[in-house]
Amino acid sequence: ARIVVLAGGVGGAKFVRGLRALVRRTASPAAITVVANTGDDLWLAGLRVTPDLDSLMYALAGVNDDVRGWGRAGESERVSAELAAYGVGWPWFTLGDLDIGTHIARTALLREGLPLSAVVERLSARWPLGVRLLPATDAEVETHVVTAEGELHFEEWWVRTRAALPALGFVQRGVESATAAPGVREAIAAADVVLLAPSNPVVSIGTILGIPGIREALRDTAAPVVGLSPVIGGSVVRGMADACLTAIGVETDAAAIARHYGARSAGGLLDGWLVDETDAAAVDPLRAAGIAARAVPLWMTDDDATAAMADAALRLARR
Ligand code: GDP
Ligand code: FO1
Ligand code: CA
Repeated sequence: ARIVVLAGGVGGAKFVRGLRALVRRTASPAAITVVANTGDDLWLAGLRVTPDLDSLMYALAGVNDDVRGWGRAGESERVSAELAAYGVGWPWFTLGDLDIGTHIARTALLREGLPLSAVVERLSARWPLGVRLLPATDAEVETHVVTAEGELHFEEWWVRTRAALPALGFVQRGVESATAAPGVREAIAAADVVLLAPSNPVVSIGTILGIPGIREALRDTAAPVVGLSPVIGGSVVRGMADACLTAIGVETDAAAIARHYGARSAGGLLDGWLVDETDAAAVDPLRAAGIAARAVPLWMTDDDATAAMADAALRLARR
């Protein structure tokens, strides 16, 4: 089977690890293509940083920092301390030394003229990731947050203000002229199933959907589209995604997010939607709205629990 997953960083990476574990232990071979959010990307201290692609690459390679969620395990921060002493970069945005190695390699390849998709292929070839990793776009489309104090890059809003400065909206700078990266629309068109990881619906999945051509490819594919709720019992589990949902007028609620994506039969995105057992009351109303919903445990506590979630999503797609 050909499985395409739209994914953000840490939540997306956890999900794809579980899906990969599931695929590895089933008899029938399956190919996983991950379409990653690139809206968090930025230039910092002369380096191109791609947080969500790196969270995916490191987690799938097994070299990620599991406690912090992002970056490499066993990091040191000597280079960051030097940059701070020079007043270069963002003192509140920590680039680990190993991570900086990735950013230097990426920037070098970009400077040689490679598009980001080719750079991702080159960097991720270092590890047997077991999935094909694609950026949503090769274009530099960066998410900015509209606030009363002006527009901030998403990472400045998220990390420096901890999403405490009220967001009035999100803009994808440069999106008008962007196109999907090579392989993205083709993978969606040829997929047997498309999964929306339990990632941030606004600045991860929403940003991918905002790249011209991707929403259309999802609408046109013969494959069922099934999402997993990133909200359990009205809570975003970890992080500040509730601040993003509030900003676009969506309740922090599993059913509200499904209605936000919309039923495919009504011009929306979803054929199916998984909610946590706690949110079982959402199942019947969503079915009435044309979305095949099911309640299963959605806590990504380890690869086994996450593999069971992925299995439930694939079964809902086959239904
Ligand atoms: P980011 O780019 O690092 O913010 O990661 P993503 O956008 O891929 O995913 C972040 C989201 O994952 C969070 O907002 C949570 O709602 C969701 N999440 C994290 N852990 C879990 C979990 O165990 N279960 C579910 N259902 N969602 C989770
Ligand atoms: N998240 C933080 O909360 N603080 C940081 O200093 C930080 C640095 C950082 C550096 C590289 C990278 O790839 C990710 C980094 N993150 C950091 C995580 C990440 O940018 C965000 O938490 C997510 O993208 C939110 O969607
Ligand atoms: Ca992110």
